[in-house]
Amino acid sequence: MVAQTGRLKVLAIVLAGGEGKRLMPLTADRAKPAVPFGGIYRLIDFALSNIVNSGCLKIVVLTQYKSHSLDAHITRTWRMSTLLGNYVAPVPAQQRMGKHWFAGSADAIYQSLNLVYDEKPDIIVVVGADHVYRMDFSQMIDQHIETGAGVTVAAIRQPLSLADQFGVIEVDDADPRHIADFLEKPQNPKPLPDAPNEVLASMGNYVFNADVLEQAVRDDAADEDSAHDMGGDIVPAFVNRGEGYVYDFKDNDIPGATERDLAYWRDVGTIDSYYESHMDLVSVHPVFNLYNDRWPIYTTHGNHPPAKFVHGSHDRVGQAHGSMVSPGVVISGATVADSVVSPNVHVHSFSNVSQSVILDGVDIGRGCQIHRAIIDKAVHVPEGVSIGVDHDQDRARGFTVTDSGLVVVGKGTIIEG
Ligand code: ADQ
Repeated sequence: MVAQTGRLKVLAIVLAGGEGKRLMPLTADRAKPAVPFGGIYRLIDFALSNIVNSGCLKIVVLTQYKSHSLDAHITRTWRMSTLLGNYVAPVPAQQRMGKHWFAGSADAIYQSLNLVYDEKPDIIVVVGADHVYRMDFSQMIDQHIETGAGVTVAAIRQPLSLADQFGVIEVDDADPRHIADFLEKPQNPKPLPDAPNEVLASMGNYVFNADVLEQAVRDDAADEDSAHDMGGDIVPAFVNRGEGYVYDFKDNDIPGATERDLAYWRDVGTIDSYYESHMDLVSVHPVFNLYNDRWPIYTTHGNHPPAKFVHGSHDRVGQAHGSMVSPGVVISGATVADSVVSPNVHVHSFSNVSQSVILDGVDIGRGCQIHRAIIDKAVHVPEGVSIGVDHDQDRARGFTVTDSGLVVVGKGTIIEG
């Protein structure tokens, strides 16, 4: 943290209750923030690493939907020093204010206000849990203090065609940091004056003074017409009072990052974007560089021996190219190309895996062909099975086939040999 924010007590609230419907079947029995990403990570590791690397070590994670694997991952991975008073605490829906689960993200914060009372922070950073990017929140907090904003909203340019997925921001001509208008997921968005095919989109990350956020979620809770949503209700209320400011993500600087890296922010909200983000990682010059150790992305994935490439029962040696291969993987007499392979995956002789994302513990038998597929945890692919080669056959086996021709094999799928 820089000097200015260093004197302030900052609490981070991570909104991790999202259902991730468009990522089905990967979210069939886990919350979206718990979806595995990049071989060894979960999506939430990116938000949490950003917060920790920004110098904020008091973090509550508000969970809700199918939170078991998310809870397990946070508890296992993100234990911090209690001696220093630091923590990452998963907090399920509290039901403190009545017998209902969180109605929306603002209600989730409202129900958890007791955590704010306990911590007595000056500043609260509210962060989504679903995106892959690097961001230093201390720079955003500095701007928040400088402008005296009610809320500061982080924003990035996005294609006009995606505007209906985002909060769209219009800024003042006179002061480009002041929000003139904020429309949550508009059907007819106005493009940016200097870019007819772009809008300025909210990233779903906000900075508030703690007392201001508390009052806002209290007022919102009392409003029966509100959907209790941060983007739909809380932010527009500030903007209507002229108290909303924008923090432009392009001003954010990260040590060790390249220019392309700095501009990277990806909502891996659909199977297609999840897949494309992985293919970016295995490209020769990925836009998002996981190998920047000056802004590490933290995780744990258990204790596994190194990945191993061996001859199978024939002359062909196991090999992988254009791929990321995690610990515990054994590739014997098989070829893996342009793929991301999670820990403990076994690929047996005469099999070919190409342009695919293979999650933890998948076992691919002999003579299999796997192409443009995502295979969820611990699935066993019996000898001789092809996936992603004949889409009619894939559908007949119960796999999900997207319009773009990707095949997803959900967790627990039994594949007949
Ligand atoms: P969405 O992502 O569509 O838009 P939402 O579904 O509320 O909004 O998800 C935001 C974050 O809150 C996610 O991390 C999600 O996991 C979490 N979340 C949702 N409901 C929750 C609940 N009840 N309890 C705990 N966590 C919850 C938002 C903003 C837009 C912005 C986009 C950027 O509303 O303005 O443009 O994020 O992706």
